[in-house]
Formats: sequence, C-alpha cells, structure tokens
Amino acid sequence: MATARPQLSIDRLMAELMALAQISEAEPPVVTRVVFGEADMRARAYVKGLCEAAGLSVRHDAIGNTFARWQGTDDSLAPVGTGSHIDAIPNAGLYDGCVGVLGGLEAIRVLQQMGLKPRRSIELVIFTAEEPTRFGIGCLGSRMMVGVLNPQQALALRDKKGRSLEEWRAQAGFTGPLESVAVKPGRFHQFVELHIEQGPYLEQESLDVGLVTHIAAPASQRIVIEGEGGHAGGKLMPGRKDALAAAAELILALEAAAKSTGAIDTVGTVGICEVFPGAVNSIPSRVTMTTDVRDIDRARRDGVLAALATAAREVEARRGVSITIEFINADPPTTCDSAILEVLEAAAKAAGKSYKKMVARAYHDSSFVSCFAPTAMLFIPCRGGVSHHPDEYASSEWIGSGVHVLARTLAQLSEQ
Ligand code: HGY
Ligand code: MN
Ligand code: MN
Repeated sequence: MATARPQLSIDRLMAELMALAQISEAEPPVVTRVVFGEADMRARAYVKGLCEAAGLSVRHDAIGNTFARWQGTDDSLAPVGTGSHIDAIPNAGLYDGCVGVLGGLEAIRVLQQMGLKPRRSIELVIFTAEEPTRFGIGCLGSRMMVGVLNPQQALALRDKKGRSLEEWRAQAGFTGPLESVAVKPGRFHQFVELHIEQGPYLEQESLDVGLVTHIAAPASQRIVIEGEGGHAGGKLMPGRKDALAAAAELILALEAAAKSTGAIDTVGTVGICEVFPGAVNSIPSRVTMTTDVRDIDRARRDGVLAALATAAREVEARRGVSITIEFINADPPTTCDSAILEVLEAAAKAAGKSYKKMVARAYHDSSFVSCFAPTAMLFIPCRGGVSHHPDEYASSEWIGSGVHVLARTLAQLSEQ
C-alpha cells in the first residue's frame, strides 16, 4: 500500500453524494432526513444498494444501525470499522455524515480495485439517528451499541407528537429485542470516522485533512419555567411572573458562564425555546427550552451547568417562578486513540496531504464507538466552516484527500 497510489473514482463518489442529497423531505438542495422517516428509509435503501453492488454483505441491528462488511481473510479477528450517519437535521446540507458513509464506501472500493485482500474484515457502518431531531437525543444508535442508552430508556423515547420509538422502529421494519443492540468491547479492532470539520480552521489554514485528537463532550438539558399568565394589558408589571423574562435571564446566564471559563473550547446555547400560550397579548406562563453545553474538558463543562443551576435558583426566588432542570444527556469527552492517529499521520504523509491535529467541536458517533473500540476521526475542510445549513460545501478535492488518507489507513489497520 505504501507505494501504489489509490485511484479514486471521485466523479462516481460526487455523483453518489448528489444522488443521496436528492433524497430529502425538503426541496433539494436543502437536505432534511429525519430518522425512520420516508426519506431516511429511501436513503438507507440507496446506500445499501451501493454497498451490495460493491460486494459487501449488509445487515442491520434492531435499531437500524447498518453494517456493510468486506470479508477479510481471517474471520477470527475483529473487523476494522469506518462510517458515520446519513440522517440530517431540518434545513441541512448534503455533506454532514454522508461524506463519512459514501467516502468510507469509496475507500473500500479503491482498496478492492487495488487488489487488497484485507486480513481483518472492514465494516462500513451507518449509525441510526446521529442527529437528535426526532427523539431529542443524538447518537441514538451508537449510544445503544455502547449501552449508555438502555432498552428501557429507549422504549420511553417519543417524538414531539408523542409517537414512540417503538412505533417508528416497527414502521421502519427494524425488529428484534433492543437488548441485542449493545455490543461487547472488541466489536471493532479499531474505528475511523471520516467527517467534514464543521468549523473553519482547515480551510483557513489551507490544510487537506485534520487528525482529531479529542471530541468535545456535549450536555443537553430540558428546562421548564412555570410562571403566571394573564392579560398583557390588564395585568400590571408589579407582581408579574413572566416565564419568558425569567428564561431570558437564564439564557444570558448560560452564555456568560460559557464565556467565563477562559477556555475557547467551552460553548453553550439554548437552541429550542417554546413559549406557552404564545399569544402576543398574553403573558408567557410557561417556557420549555433545551440547552446545549460542550467542552473537551468535562469539569469545565460541568462548571457551566453548575453556574446555570445557581442562576436558576436565584431567578426562581426573585421572580417567584418555578424552574425545573432535567438532563437529556451529559456525555464524557473523547480522547482519540494515539495508535490510530499515528497510522493516520503516516497515511497523510504517504498521500502527500497537509494536516494538523485538532479538536472536534461537534459530537459524532465516534464519541460513543470510542467506549468499546479504539477510535479516531479524520476531518476534511468545509467551506467557511458552514454546516447544518444548505450552504454546507466540501470540494471534490477535499473529499478526495480524505478518502485517499482513509483508504491508506484502513488498509494498514486491516493488516494489524
Ligand atoms: O450536534 C452535533 O454536534 C452533531 O452535528 N449532531
Ligand atoms: Mn450534524
Ligand atoms: Mn455529523
């Protein structure tokens, strides 16, 4: 592998990415593909067809995690894994996740075309529901593989209309006990995920790829603020218990706490804020909002959450409202595997690609795979760092570099 130069079919890969992007709940080029919805199911079928055309054997688990396997010569050895997700939040772009799935497939096809006979099988994985859109929690499929989301917790999941995970799963044709999703350590020998950076740094520094050393740790909470409603005109200001005004103070407290850690890696926002009754001339009596706080340092992140809890108690007492804070998730940060990073670095050098080591600020399925297998991530630039938006864009050169380095890395890992 060290000498031969992989011949990517980049035109084929770009055409597949564009074809996948057409499978959307929204008008292309906007991509919306929420787990278990009609578009997600068509997208899964499309990618499965490509994998089968490449001679991979495809199976899925009870939650729809899909495994496309290129059989190695020594079946007694744990496979090498690669992959990502194809679900997409509303109003998204076409590269988030999909570059890792279709780019991973192209890396396998390149190695096949070069005549490699991998010692360890190589498995391409499509994880179910990396995005939190439907059930409010991200990385549903990879979380269940680890067991940090157990079957009982999964059975309690519902979408905004109250439709259960079980109903959605059954409709999607994924059956079997949820207990069967959890995997044992060693399920993969090693795992590498190719993904767009979802940040501006590789492009700004004109670098080909990023070798991810750490993945930031997300925590998400649901906050409900109960005040008192009333007529926006008739009820005078003294004594009002305006739930949205209280929420505004908490949102600013969260932002101040994230900014005050002194570390650029601490981030926080409130992405969802639902106001009840939501009438222009009615004082908000209830607000339900969802926080998203991240850092690569768990203690710093948890310090922000503690500051928010303190602010909530103070606002509650001063405004006479009641505030409940419930965790949705609070995941550990990920340290990527140094041995895999060495292989990635050697592969980048052999491929003549410029690179840097860096932090992943979005979370990824790799955050959870790292709980049961040595894991690392490989980033490619995305224009302006834009992601989770139709303007998301990665050039064929950037994608080609990522696939080239991934192919070399998978070849190396599959021989270990
Ligand atoms: O939110 C995230 O970090 C990921 O893109 N789902
Ligand atoms: Mn995403
Ligand atoms: Mn993603």
